[in-house]
Amino acid sequence: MSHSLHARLRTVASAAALMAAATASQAALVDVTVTVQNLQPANSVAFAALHLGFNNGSFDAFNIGEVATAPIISVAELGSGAAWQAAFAAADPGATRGAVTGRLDPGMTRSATFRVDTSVNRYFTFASMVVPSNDLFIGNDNPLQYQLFDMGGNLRIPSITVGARSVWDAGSEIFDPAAAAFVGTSSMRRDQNSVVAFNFAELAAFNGLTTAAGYTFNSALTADSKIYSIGFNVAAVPEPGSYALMAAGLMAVGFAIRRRRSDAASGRAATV
Ligand SMILES: [Ca+2]
Ligand SMILES: [Ca+2]
Repeated sequence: MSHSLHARLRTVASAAALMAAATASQAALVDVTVTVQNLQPANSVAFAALHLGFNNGSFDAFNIGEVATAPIISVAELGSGAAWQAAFAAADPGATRGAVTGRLDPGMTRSATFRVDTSVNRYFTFASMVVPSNDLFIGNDNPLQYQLFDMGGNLRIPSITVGARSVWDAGSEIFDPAAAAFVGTSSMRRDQNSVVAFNFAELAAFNGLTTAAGYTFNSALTADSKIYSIGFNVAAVPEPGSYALMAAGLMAVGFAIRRRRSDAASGRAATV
């Protein structure tokens, strides 16, 4: 085998390695469309924005039986989730965080799409205020509860369904419809000084009140009622970096071909 052929093979091998690297990084990056649905019929519970993060499993916003911290209170009391998002960013700077915004009234569906690197952010964490309430919310206590992606980047959990029995009371605000967000005057709210605990029965005490959406509330929930669904749809997308790698690989191949043509035309051996 000639020296020049060796050189050309080396060039083609490097190009192939670059393209393989591009393919590998492409497989880790996906677009995940999160679709949330309020599974309740008219006049039942609604929800504030869904705060969410695709993450490495290191952010834990609350614990059952413990005093709620500012992050989960920011979701549970008024739904804004500002402190929850900030604490999430501090605990896991590489997470893909965001929200499916807008109040989710009974029967309603909303969605949003997030670009996720499944090689690092395999877990899913969420939290949303239950409306109307003083400080009720849904969310996962255990940050490792929902591993959405396996080591190969394949979706393991197509959807999460939340039942009424999984509604939390943050224990931070005393039950009082007159002070509840979305039905009362939230500036009137008073500290409860309790701990995070399951509690959906309290919602029935709002029956007959007019909600911010204009309907007369009727909880009608039992422990087995399905109230909320979070669905995941995944679409593969090449990241910009993989295009650059692929372009570099193609340019290397093109260079090798031009070099060979040039060598053939001049009749001399290539000395790469
Ligand atoms: Ca926890
Ligand atoms: Ca409470």
